[in-house]
Amino acid sequence: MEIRLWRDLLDPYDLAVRELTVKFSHLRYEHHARGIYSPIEEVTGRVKSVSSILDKMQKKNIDFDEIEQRMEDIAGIRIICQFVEDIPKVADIIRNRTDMQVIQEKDYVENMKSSGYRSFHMIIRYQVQTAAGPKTIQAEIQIRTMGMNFWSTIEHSLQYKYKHNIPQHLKEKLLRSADSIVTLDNEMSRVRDEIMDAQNSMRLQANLVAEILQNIQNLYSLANQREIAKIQDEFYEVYREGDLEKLERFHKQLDIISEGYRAQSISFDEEHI
Ligand code: 0O2
Repeated sequence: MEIRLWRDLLDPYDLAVRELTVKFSHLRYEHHARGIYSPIEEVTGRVKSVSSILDKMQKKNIDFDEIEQRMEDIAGIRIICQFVEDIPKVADIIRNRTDMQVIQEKDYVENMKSSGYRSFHMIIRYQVQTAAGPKTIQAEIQIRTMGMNFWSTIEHSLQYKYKHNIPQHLKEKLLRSADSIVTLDNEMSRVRDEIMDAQNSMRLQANLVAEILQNIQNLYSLANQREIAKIQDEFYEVYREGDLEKLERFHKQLDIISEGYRAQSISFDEEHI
């Protein structure tokens, strides 16, 4: 196949990877904006390289005209979670979406591969709108924890280095470290609630501070400078105390003050029309 044809083949996959990455990243953003825990920690995507496609064609005896049908991972999305418990939640989110259709699932979390590889795979059908019209492609979504991702990244590099013939002593080390990742994931699950609480508080505080500062900023055109300086000093004092409840109370009070100023400015405008 010529270069031009490879580009024609891969372009819709590139579009799909970009769209899917935005969609899943946006889910994370939405959770955080609402101050709730997101089962999605990070999203990455890639289009399989031509050399990797050629390798797989050779390995699996795939003809050029069979690539799209038989190679499900030309478009690949990776969703990284903090905890093992998040993986089925992300899988459910994907199953319930109407813009993609799950056609296959492989659970290498429950059924670890003999290499030590763990991850949950979903093959989906996804439609992109290209200049030539709609096109439905297949994409592979790999869902895994940070620990599983760490292990598979290292192992993948070694597979590349040893051309899929990793020496036995290294294989054994990899298997032992895969077991350690299982232990690590389990340990993290045990303190999951505490970690989630801490992260939610951190995010809540960040959202509150952003809203308070925006409110103070808005007051600049409505209140006098001395009043604003006083409010700002009060904010720094409450912030220094590090008490989330006090910060929430301050936020509410500031809302009421801002509302008062806004009402005043509207009635002033009306009087002067
Ligand atoms: P790359 O370079 O990541 O694109 P199957 O016929 O279903 O048994 P297939 O089609 O390879 O085999 O599917 P499988 O086993 O579900 O693997 C799909 C992808 O999962 C692989 O793509 C890897 O990305 C990842 N994967 C599977 N097994 C391993 C493993 O033992 N170690 C690591 N690091 N990754 C693994 P590619 O095309 O093999 O590789």
